[in-house]
Amino acid sequence: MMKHAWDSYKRYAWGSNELRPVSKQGHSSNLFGDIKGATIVDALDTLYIMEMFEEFDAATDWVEKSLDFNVNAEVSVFEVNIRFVGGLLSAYYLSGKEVFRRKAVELGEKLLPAFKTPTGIPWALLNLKSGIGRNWPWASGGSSILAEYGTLHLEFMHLSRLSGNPEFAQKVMNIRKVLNRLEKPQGLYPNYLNPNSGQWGQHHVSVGGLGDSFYEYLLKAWLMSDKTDEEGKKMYYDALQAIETNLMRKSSSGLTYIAEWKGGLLEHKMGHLTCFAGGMIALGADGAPGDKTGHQMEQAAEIARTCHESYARTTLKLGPEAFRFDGGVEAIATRQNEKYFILRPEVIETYMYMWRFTHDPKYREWGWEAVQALEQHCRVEGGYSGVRDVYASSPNYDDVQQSFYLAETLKYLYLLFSDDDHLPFEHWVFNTEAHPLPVMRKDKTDRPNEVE
Ligand code: DMJ
Repeated sequence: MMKHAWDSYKRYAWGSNELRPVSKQGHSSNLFGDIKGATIVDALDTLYIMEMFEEFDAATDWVEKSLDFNVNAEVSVFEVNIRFVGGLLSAYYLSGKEVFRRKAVELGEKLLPAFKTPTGIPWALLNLKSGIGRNWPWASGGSSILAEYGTLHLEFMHLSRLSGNPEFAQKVMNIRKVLNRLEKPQGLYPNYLNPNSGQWGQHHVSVGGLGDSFYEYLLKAWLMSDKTDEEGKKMYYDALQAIETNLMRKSSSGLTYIAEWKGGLLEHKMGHLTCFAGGMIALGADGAPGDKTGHQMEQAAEIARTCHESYARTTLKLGPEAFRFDGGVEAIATRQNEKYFILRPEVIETYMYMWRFTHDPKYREWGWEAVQALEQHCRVEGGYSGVRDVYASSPNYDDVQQSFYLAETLKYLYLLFSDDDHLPFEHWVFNTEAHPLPVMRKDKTDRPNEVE
């Protein structure tokens, strides 16, 4: 699958950000401004892990000669960080090639002006040439977004370590300081925060889009620090408790789901993005305070089951973007604009974590069901495409092969069917784009955990 996705990208869209697999041409979303090659950088570590070294060398060569951050264009700080900085860091730690370290630090430095706000909470968008930032015009009263400013921590800690420049770490530690000073409604973190006033915007809370990877990075910051970052640990388990109390619900037939919260009212909807939470909760269960380990493993397993149901209840056996638990339905999308599937990884990611922690064969079976559905409905001659309606009798292609399909979906599938000692969790933490970063051991230097 990786070979087909990569070869098609190489053949029809080499150097573009993404591939249009049906029309067989390049595709660029404005998230990356004029930076090129998102698929190449996002796929580097997957190629390496799958031992596709010839392809990895071609990708490395492109990075050396053509990856250019000197663009006069606005980028999403979050997307560039998780895909480009994260991808380059992993490629560096896996291969030891200096070019990746150099490029990661160069790009990190270009992102620093995003933090020039009265509070130090970064802008969502940044012009890489002028260093001028701003927020999404649709975000509540000029707010920054929790899942965006809260998903820089892992990469920035590594940037400080690899560059010797403490500024990266200081910037992300300051974000925590701002958050810890604020009053949290019911212990929850609203998705919107104004970087000028330091006050929350609308009280919307989500473990899916706009919130998701903030929670993930609290837990992983603690794990990546060799369990020394007690602040990250406390923030994660406190937040999870508030999520359990206020957002987690059971449907009448017994499916556990995580709803969204709007000023105290629940919307009984769960996004595909929210399905990563099964894996996150399983990953954190071992360190849970009190005697909650077993309870959290059960929660994780229940979320995995619910997300599997969201796939099983469709015609194409692929999950919708969002599914609901109201109006007499359970785990089904009811709105036309929530029925699409864009090759997202979160459900497979959760299967991978659950497999590693339980070795229950059902997780591999569910992963295999997803492989078959992807092969049957998303594979086209020119790569893999998302589909517009998972309840339709045949696929209507969206004609985009997302870069995260190569970075995440295929990597997590590969790991689901690999031995546990391939990228073991004691040594590696995956960033939110599935780029593995080594646990920072205090007593070791640069490449602490070369691939075994
Ligand atoms: C990826 O870019 C990352 O996983 C991010 O955290 C959420 N969205 C996509 C995948 O769905």
